[in-house]
Amino acid sequence: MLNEKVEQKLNEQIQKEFFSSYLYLSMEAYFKSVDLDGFANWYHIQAQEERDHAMKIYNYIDYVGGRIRLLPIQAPKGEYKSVREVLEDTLAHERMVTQSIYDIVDVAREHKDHKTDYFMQWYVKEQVEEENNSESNIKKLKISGEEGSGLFILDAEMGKRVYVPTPTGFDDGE
Ligand code: OFO
Repeated sequence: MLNEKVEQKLNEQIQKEFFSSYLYLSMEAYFKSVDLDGFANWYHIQAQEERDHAMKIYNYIDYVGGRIRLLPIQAPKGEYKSVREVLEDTLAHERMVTQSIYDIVDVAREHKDHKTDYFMQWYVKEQVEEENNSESNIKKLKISGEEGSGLFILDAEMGKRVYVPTPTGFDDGE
């Protein structure tokens, strides 16, 4: 079973992860609209990963006898003025998600819910990678420049990203 407060925080996190997926699909759509297909690919994969993050919590709640409750997903921002704006929004979003993950760990510890604390450590680690990727993309854009051949080369690199599904069980040995 799950503590009621922990269950509520986990259900809210499912919503945030699906919102992340929706947000990154919106960013993908922007890149498609300006013919940066490599960036579009990178964000498409990011959106797929976010769905995996949501499903991992979804499965966990059920596995430990809680009740999954899906919450509304708001519309994401749909317009961007530049590549830089998208990349900076991404970093800001991931930092917000990190805080949300830390908040769940705090609530789990407050209620002596060691299993959820243990489960959430996967997300603590994942967020280090998420923030690192977002920061790295901003640095690469500074090097490449926001137009011309530099951006063309960076777009090609972003196009090489390949989707690797995230295991969505309780403890997949990662
Ligand atoms: Fe789910 O890691 Fe990004 O938001």
